[in-house]
Amino acid sequence: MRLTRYFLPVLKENPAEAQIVSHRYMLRAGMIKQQAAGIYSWLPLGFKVLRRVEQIVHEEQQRAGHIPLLMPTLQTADLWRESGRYDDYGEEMLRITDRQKRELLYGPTNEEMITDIFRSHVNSYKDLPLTLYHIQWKFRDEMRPRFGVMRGREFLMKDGYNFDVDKEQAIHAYNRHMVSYLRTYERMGLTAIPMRAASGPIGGDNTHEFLVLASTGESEVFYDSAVTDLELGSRSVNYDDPAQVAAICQEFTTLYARTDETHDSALFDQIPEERRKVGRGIEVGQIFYFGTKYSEPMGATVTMPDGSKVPVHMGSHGIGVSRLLGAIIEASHDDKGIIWPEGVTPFHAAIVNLKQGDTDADAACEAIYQGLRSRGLDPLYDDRDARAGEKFATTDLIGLPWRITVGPRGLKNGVVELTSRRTGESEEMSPEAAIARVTEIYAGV
Ligand code: P5A
Repeated sequence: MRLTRYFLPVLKENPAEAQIVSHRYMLRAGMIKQQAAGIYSWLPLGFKVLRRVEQIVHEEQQRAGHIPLLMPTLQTADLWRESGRYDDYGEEMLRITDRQKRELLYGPTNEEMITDIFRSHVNSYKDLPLTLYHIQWKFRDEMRPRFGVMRGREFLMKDGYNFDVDKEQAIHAYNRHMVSYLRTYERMGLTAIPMRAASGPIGGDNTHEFLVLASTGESEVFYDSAVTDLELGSRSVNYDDPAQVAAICQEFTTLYARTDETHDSALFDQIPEERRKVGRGIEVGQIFYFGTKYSEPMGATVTMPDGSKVPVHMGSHGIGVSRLLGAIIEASHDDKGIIWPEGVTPFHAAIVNLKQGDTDADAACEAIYQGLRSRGLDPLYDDRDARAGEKFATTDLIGLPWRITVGPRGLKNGVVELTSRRTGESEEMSPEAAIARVTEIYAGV
């Protein structure tokens, strides 16, 4: 993309309404625009990152054997009356009446709807295990929408639902989700710690939240500092092997890590004092096992080999897709702007032309631009007729991890400069070498 042809409405001033750094930078970098409290338009740059985050979520869900589908945002009240949650859900639910006076709601989650799909089409234990998921907009009429996309009213969630014959199988599904989430967050450059949590309106007593440590997080967390050293890394996982998956979960959930809702100070005090940490975290996901809470009242059963009909065991599993953008920025920024991890960056590299209109500089930029594109990369070429300082400020603010700076002086010596946004370190090399280096960096992402 050439910047002169893009739509990147960056702001020079700090927006007064933004209290935390991620909200401030998302507004300043022209990623989002607020349309109403907790409701945002996703401008091109924000939309690009959102799509990258979604893509990683899709890949890791499908790697774990989970099947994508798409359910609507609007649901009927009747469906929720079957589970008993229509009245229980309270004021967070946005209730809508259509012209026929039918009661609808903008879905805050989809347990009822997916259970309805399941009961309409699945009858036999032979069709299990089954996990279906989608990435869809949700609406929760939060009392205090704030911090931009962190606590929105309309927000994007990946929500998945497992259907299993018994508790043992459903716990394997729970564990599969835990491991696939660990990998998902790591690919986004995040350390998200699974913590024992409370289940709230979703139900069940087996649940973990995934928290990214950040001083601006809304949740208070208590943990053993050793938990922050755990990493899934590149180890290979066989999601069809319940023992291996359970062992990984064991590894990640044995050390003390809890939110304030489940905190147990007696247990906490047993951790060696220097490892005992109290902090704050951003909840980027939550997984639940709730057995037959929905399948029983809604009649989602399967016929077993002996002919008996049993309600299926279920769980639901959510990732805060739009919230993740805020969490990534909270975890990765400096005073100049965002620093995107390579896995989610909106553009792979910036090409900064120090002297637009100079024949050699223009030609070199063009060659690098085409060279990166022909290798499947997506560079942003700052081809504006602007001062170098302004161009650097823009690429720093929008957080592109690599910058190739091209100017007539360097070109006289056959070199351009490759700069890492994270370390600030620059290296001179030929344009071809810069293309090769950037290509190589992304080959492993
Ligand atoms: C699990 C999937 C559920 O709703 N039902 C389907 C279960 N879980 S949850 O914990 O309530 O939500 C899942 C994740 O969604 C994000 N989230 C939000 N993101 C932005 N703004 C909000 N208001 C908001 N509410 C929830 C969180 O990341 C949460 O973990």
